[in-house]
Amino acid sequence: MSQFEAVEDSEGVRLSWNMWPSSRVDAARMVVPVAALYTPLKERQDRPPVLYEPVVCRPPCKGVLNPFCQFDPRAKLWICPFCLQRNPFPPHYADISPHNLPAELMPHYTTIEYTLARPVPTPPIFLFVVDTCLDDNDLVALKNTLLGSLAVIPQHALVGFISFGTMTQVHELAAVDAPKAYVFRGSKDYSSKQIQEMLGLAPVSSNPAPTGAGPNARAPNAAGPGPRSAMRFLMPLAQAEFNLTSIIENLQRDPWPVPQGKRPARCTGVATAVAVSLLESAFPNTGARIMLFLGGACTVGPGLVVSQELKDPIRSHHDIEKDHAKYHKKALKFYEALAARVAANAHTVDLFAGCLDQVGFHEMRHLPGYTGGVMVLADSFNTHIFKQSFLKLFAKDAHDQLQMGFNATLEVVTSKELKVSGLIGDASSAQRKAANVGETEIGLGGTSAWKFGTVTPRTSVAVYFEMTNNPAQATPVPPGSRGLIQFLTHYQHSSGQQRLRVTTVSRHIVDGAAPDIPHAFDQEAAAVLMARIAVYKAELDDAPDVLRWLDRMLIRLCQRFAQYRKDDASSFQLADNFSIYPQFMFHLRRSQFLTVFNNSPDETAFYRHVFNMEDCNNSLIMIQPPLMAYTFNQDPMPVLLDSVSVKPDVILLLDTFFHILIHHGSTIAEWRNAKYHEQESYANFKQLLEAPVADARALLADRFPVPRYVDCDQNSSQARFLLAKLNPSTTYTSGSQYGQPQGQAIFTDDVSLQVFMEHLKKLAVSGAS
Ligand SMILES: *[C@@H]1O[C@H](CO)[C@@H](O)[C@H](O)[C@H]1NC(C)=O
Ligand SMILES: *[C@@H]1O[C@H](CO)[C@@H](O)[C@H](O)[C@H]1NC(C)=O
Ligand SMILES: *[C@@H]1O[C@H](CO)[C@@H](O)[C@H](O)[C@H]1NC(C)=O
Ligand SMILES: *[C@@H]1O[C@H](CO)[C@@H](O)[C@H](O)[C@H]1NC(C)=O
Ligand SMILES: CC(=O)N[C@H]1CO[C@H](CO)[C@@H](O)[C@@H]1O
Ligand SMILES: [Zn+2]
Repeated sequence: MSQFEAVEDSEGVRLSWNMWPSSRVDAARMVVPVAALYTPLKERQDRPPVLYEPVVCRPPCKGVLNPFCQFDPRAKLWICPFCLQRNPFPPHYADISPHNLPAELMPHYTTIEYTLARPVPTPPIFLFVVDTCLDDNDLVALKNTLLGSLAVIPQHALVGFISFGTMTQVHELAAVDAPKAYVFRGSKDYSSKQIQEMLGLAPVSSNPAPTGAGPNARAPNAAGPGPRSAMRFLMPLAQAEFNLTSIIENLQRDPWPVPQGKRPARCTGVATAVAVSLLESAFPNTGARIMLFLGGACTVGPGLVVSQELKDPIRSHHDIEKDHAKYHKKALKFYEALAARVAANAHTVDLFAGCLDQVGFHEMRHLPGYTGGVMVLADSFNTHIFKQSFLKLFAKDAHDQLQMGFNATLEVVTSKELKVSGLIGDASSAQRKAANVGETEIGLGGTSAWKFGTVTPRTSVAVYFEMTNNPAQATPVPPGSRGLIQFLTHYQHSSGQQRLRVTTVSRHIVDGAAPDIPHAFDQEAAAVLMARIAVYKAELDDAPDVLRWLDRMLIRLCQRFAQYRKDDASSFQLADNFSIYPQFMFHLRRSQFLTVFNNSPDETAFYRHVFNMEDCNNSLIMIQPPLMAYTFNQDPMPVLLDSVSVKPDVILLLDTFFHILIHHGSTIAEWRNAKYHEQESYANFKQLLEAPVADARALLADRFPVPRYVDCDQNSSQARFLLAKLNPSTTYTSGSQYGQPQGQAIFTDDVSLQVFMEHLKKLAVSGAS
């Protein structure tokens, strides 16, 4: 484990640079910005939360007492390292001395979690929104999975149920006599006020005579559209279980006939709007997840993605690029407006697709993207990918609590040497323009705080910084100077506590020419942090522009940090700390995150969404998938992600994060087809076949979403998943007069890593960028 990984393990932080330059100009010369990959809720078995409140600096400073603060135990004062104000310790800190320190002043408590005194009044809320335009097979599988989840959702959580097809129905859990549902037309664009009135949730003052909304709606409620009238739709699972179970069990396919040549009428847009409005009026600013289960694309009403005519195919990347996607912009706008409301309410939307075709993730992507929700893309609800991914969401920690936090705000405080440029991750801006907000914007900028409807122990965000000093004011850096960043994450723990996680990071500030700077480069973190920017840009700009930007940054980084003689490519050499960075960039350029044309728009949205929330290790797997080789008389070993690794007598195990693929070389496949492994004398062959399967199972076990498992043979059509990831060092053009090249030929015009590196060296040493 590298030193950087050790810090990540204890703090949840990886930095692109572990020393910071003293001026803005020096920072620009380092090419890769000072940035952090931060996992706010990283699990820390050995450090349970403390049961008291943090000591906070005077407003407007939000700085929290930490091990880097200077303090005077006799004068009972501490100095805030962010604003340099002196603060008195609170009265109950009267006894502190160098030998009697509160945890937050001890050196190893640079990350600490506080349990705050005000508990959250409302338990977590789960609102299911279920598509009923499904075939029987899918409907049964989905119903069974939902029923199964009732056993793992905490009993005190509030649950609700909405179904949709041609219409949207909000099911009442506490129906007085017969089961009852409130029905919304699928083709109508209801305002949020209309939805609330129809559900009997409108404020009593603005709606003095509610009609037909049931007795509870009349209940006087000082808070206006409060939780009480919504209790018919959202009830503690313990109370609602019986009725909810029967609603799910009795759920039928959408009864409206689907004419020949048509898609079913599916009003995903109305259903989503109803769910959002229900939670918005009843439970703003408290943890809630809207879980959408989609068996196809929206075909009616607002949010329509494809027409009902089967002869009109759903849009492709090509259609979108050429502006031929008729419904695309309008749908994107509709869902984005909903997503902004969900984010403002601190709620979350999760998207689950169970369909071979696209369901509109591309248009709906901001719903989870702004709110920290998940996307799961499965071919059917009757698949492991869907069933297990869904149940994994409700995994519990060692204290039997859900591994998810809600209503979270991440705030970043900095010492005067740094300012915040922005954040890239599945979050939204909290629009808090503190004094440390910088001029440059990267990702969600113009703020020092961001909101997440949901955070999990895996959720990782990228935060970018700029250095403040102008060269004009720059004085030589006093030795031993340090800069500080503090991450403050307020969130609702699933146990009902309010928690505050504080991570304080301090690094040396050095002159830009300091010889140590190159050693402070964490190339893995830097690759991921730059990849997040590239993917963010790819959402806004044309792909070729993004690739050119990545290339330019790479060349400049090499020009600055490689050793070479001008105009002599053969002299080019990168120090160890930079040596694999170009390779990451090579694979990133070819990855499905930036090169989209082999995927559907829904797949692209899915891949990018997942990439935006994973930690350093997982992100690197996605950028440059690890490849393991298994062969006779050797231990399994990692091999190059290169076509030379494909050999007839080798089994390969590829992990792209999204796919786990086992690839049998042609000889291995022949022997297996001849059933050699069933003969006693070939026990070693049997073991060879089994080893990668066992390793694949281990990878599948702790992954979210559950990856697609592919088992294939050399030259089969499924092997394309492998070939697409390999460096094409042996292409169909590289055969020579001396016979076939080693390894598998790949049919591609992509340049190989070797050619890419040659270009890079030439450009770097020539000084042209
Ligand atoms: C369940 O529904 C029935 C009628 O459908 C109703 O009488 C009962 O009160 C409901 N249960 C709860 C806990 O609200
Ligand atoms: C949700 O978070 C906001 C911002 O931190 C806070 O003001 C609000 O009280 C939280 N809601 C609950 C129910 O705790
Ligand atoms: C990342 O992977 C390395 C090597 O596989 C491992 O040692 C380390 O613990 C992992 N870090 C995290 C945060 O999972
Ligand atoms: C696989 O395909 C290559 C060329 O594409 C061919 O040379 C080779 O014989 C094939 N192997 C098998 C086992 O079919
Ligand atoms: C990832 C990596 O190679 N890090 C190294 C960078 O350089 C410093 C100092 O030489 C090493 O300690 C790191 O291990
Ligand atoms: Zn302060």
